[in-house]
Amino acid sequence: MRIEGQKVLVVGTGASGVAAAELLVQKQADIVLYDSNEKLDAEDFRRKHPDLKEVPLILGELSEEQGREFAAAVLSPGVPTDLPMVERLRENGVIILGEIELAYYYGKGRLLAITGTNGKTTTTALTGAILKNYYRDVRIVGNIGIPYTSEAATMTEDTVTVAEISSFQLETIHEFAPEVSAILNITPDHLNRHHTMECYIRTKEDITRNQTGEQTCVLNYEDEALRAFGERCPARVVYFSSKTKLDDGFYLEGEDILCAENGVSSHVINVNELNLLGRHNYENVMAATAMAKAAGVPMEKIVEVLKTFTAVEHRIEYVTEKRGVRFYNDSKGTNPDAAIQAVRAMNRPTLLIGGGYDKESEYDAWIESFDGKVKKLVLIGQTAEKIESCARRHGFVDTVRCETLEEAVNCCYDHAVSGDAVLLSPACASWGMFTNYEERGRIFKEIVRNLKE
Ligand code: UMA
Repeated sequence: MRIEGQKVLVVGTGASGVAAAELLVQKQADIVLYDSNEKLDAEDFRRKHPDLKEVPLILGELSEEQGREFAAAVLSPGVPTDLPMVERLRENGVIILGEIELAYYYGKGRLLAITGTNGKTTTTALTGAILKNYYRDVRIVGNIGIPYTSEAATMTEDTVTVAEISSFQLETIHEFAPEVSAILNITPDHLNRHHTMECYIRTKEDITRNQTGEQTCVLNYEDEALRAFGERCPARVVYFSSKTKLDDGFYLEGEDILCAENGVSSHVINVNELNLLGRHNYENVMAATAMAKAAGVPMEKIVEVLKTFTAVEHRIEYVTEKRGVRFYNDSKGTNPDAAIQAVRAMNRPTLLIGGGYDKESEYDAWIESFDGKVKKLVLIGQTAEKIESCARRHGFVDTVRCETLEEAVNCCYDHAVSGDAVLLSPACASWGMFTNYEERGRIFKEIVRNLKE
């Protein structure tokens, strides 16, 4: 693929589109930016992104004729690949690639890439922190919030990149090939975009598509789909397990994490030495350790970081205590499975705030996980009614619907007594009410901090 001197369409003007466009401008490609949101303020956009002020910007509809002019189109992750507009580009011979493929093309050095339904952000941040303890130039990029393309131009052969990669991003790869990959788990999410669970699983597995037998893929042994995938994975597989003693790989035994090689186990760390809570986090720790080891980091350098690393923002993040009520921000709980883990991690009676954008998820398992621990479910957003009727079907009737997040927080605070927890863990995306889960989490924390004692 050659991009220099070619005419390239960049689709989407969010974080990824802007970073991709800036990289392409530096590389002297002839680019056009396109965003389907016709309400976008072009003047304001140019003011905020002076490097792109000369780049033509098309808003709203992209005509068939306009679409014919390009050699390639770089899609932002949020752009579905089966949109009629994308189909038309493809039919016209335009190469469709994603923002991460573009970054891979221009990036240098070594690459570790992490996908999975849940735990990606924590594992990426932890793996990055470990690598920084050993290598000099480490970049942490991708779905975690820093577009991969924003770092690509300054990478050298000595750079080690740790990338959080979503299923959206994997849909548009061509040559993307990490030296070490990881698939942490696969549970239903984003089915409105990938349509079936099979498609979603296949997309996740694609992180290994261009890997070879000399490269490594870290897989969760307890995930049935991933264990089956291990048999046909093109890379060397390293498993981790929170339930089964392995002859090779990383596993949890009681409160200890061990590393086994050819049936011989050595102690890595006791989970009480970690600052991360819950079995799902022990899995993230094992995955990050396995990846760092595969990338050549000595075990003592890994353990140093495991002992100091703390939870990432918006993931079961403790906010504050008011009147004996503890508040937790799990805005990153954007699907039922992530939200189940947050409920499980609570060790007090919990008032739970849920609901948001409808990704066509099923909420039954989430409601079942309440198991007497959740005393009130306060619902906001598009999915409020759907979740409420699901809760009723499961015999959970203590639900309240609120119009805003602030109303929901106040409702919880009014009903909470000392010793309770209030948890924002919506099981849904934030879109529709907020720009993203970070904004939702930040606003939640602000509302909580302003509550009167
Ligand atoms: N747009 C179009 N046409 C479309 C869809 C969107 O023009 O059909 C435009 C929108 O009008 C908007 C822009 O595209 O102007 C938004 O692009 P985007 O949705 O790809 O968002 P970015 O701001 O570029 O952020 C993306 C990721 N967002 C998504 O995957 C939805 C961010 O992940 C990521 O941090 C960022 O790139 C940097 O790599 C967020 C996310 O929610 C956190 N990810 C999902 C998740 O974790 O579940 C996958």
